[in-house]
Amino acid sequence: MPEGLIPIGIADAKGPIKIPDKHPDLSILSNLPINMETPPHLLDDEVTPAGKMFVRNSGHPPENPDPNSWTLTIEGESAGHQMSFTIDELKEKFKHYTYQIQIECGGNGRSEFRPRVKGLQWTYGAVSCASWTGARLKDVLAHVGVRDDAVYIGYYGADTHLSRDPDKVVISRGVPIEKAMEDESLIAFAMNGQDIPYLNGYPLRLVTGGWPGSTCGKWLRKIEIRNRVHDGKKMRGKSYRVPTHPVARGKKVANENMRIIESMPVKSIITFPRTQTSVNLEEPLELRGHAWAGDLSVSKMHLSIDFGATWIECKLTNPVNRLAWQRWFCKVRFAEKGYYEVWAKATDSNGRMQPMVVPGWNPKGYLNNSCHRIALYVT
Ligand SMILES: Nc1nc2c(c(=O)[nH]1)N[C@H]1C(S)=C(S)[C@@H](COP(=O)(O)O)O[C@H]1N2
Ligand SMILES: [Mo]
Repeated sequence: MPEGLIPIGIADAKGPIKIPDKHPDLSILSNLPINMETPPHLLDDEVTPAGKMFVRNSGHPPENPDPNSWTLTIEGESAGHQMSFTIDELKEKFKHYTYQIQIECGGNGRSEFRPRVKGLQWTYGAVSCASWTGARLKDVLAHVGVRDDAVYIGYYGADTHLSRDPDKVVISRGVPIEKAMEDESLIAFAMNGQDIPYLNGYPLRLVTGGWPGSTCGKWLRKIEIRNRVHDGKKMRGKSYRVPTHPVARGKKVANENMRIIESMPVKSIITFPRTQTSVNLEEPLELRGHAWAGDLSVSKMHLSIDFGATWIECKLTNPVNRLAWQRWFCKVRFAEKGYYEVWAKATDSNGRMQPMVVPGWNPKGYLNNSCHRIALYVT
C-alpha cells in the first residue's frame, strides 16, 4: 500500500482495520489492494457522502498525488492533436458542470452466483451516487479535436500494478465515443463540492455513469481517442465481458463468445430499515431506498412482503438529473406478528424488471440485478 496509508491504519487498529476517511462500518473485501463496500443501510443518503462511498481498486493508488503538478494528456490515433492540461487549466478553460451520477461496479452482487465465481465477493454495496463536478469530456475532446474515424476512448490512471512493475498497466478501459460525448460524461475534479476522496481517484477522474464502474478511470492521467474499440487492460478476454448468448451455470465460454458490458441493468436497494431488525406491528412502516437503471431511468418501484405473491407500488421520485439514482418510499402495514422478508423490484423506462432470482450466470459474475431482500421481525 502507499506509504502512510495502510501502515497507520493497521497500527491504530485494535480490531478491524480502519481506513482513514472511510466509515468504520464499510466491509473490507481485500486489503491489498484495498476494496470495500457499503452495507445497504449506510447508503440511505440521497447523495452518497465521501466516507460511505465504496472503493474498488485493482492496484496501488498513487503515492501523494500532487494536484499542482498533475497533468491530463489527450492523444490517440483519432485525436486532432496531442494536448496536456494541468488541473488549473482544465478548470479555467472549460465550463464546470455538476451532476449527481450513479456508479455501480459491474461485479456488484457477484457473491450470489452459484457455482461461485472468482473475484471479490461483492454483495449489495458496490454502488454510489455522489455529486460530481468537472469539465464535460466532450468539451475537452472537442478542444483537442476528434477525427471522424473516432470510435472509442480509453483511459490511463496513475495507480501502479500490484507487482510494482512500472511497465504493467493496472486497468485501462473506456467507452464508445457516443457515450463519451454525452452531457453527463465528466472529467471530474470535485465530488460533493470538495476534493475527490483519495481512494476514489483524487485529484482527477472520469465519470461515465450508468455503465460498469470500471469505465470511470480514477487518478486520471491520460485519455486516448481511439479509431478502434479500446484494447487496454481489462477490455478483452473475460474482463467486464459477458457471454454473447446465455450459458448454463458453470460453463466455460470461449473469449470470442464474450461481449463488452455497456449500460448496467435496472436495480434497487432497500436502505431503511436495516435488515434483521424488529419493527412494531401497531405502526405503519415507511421503507425507503434507491433505484437506478443504467442509461435509462426507473419508471416503477414495487415491494413485496409475501415472497412475491403480491406487490405494493411505491412512491418514486424523478432523478435530479439523467443518470442519478431515484429515491423510493413505501408505507407498509403488516397484518400479523412474525418473520417477514421485504423484496424490492424496480422497472426501467423500457418496462424491464429486476428478476427475483439471480439472472444469467456468467464466468466472472457480472450483472446480478436480482431483487434486494431484507428480513424483518414484526413484534
Ligand atoms: N485507475 C483506476 N481506475 C479505476 C479502477 C482502478 O482500479 N484503477 N477501478 C475501477 C472499477 S472496477 C470501479 S467499480 C470504479 C470504482 O470507483 P470507486 O472506487 O471510486 O468507488 O473505479 C474504476 N476505476
Ligand atoms: Mo468494478
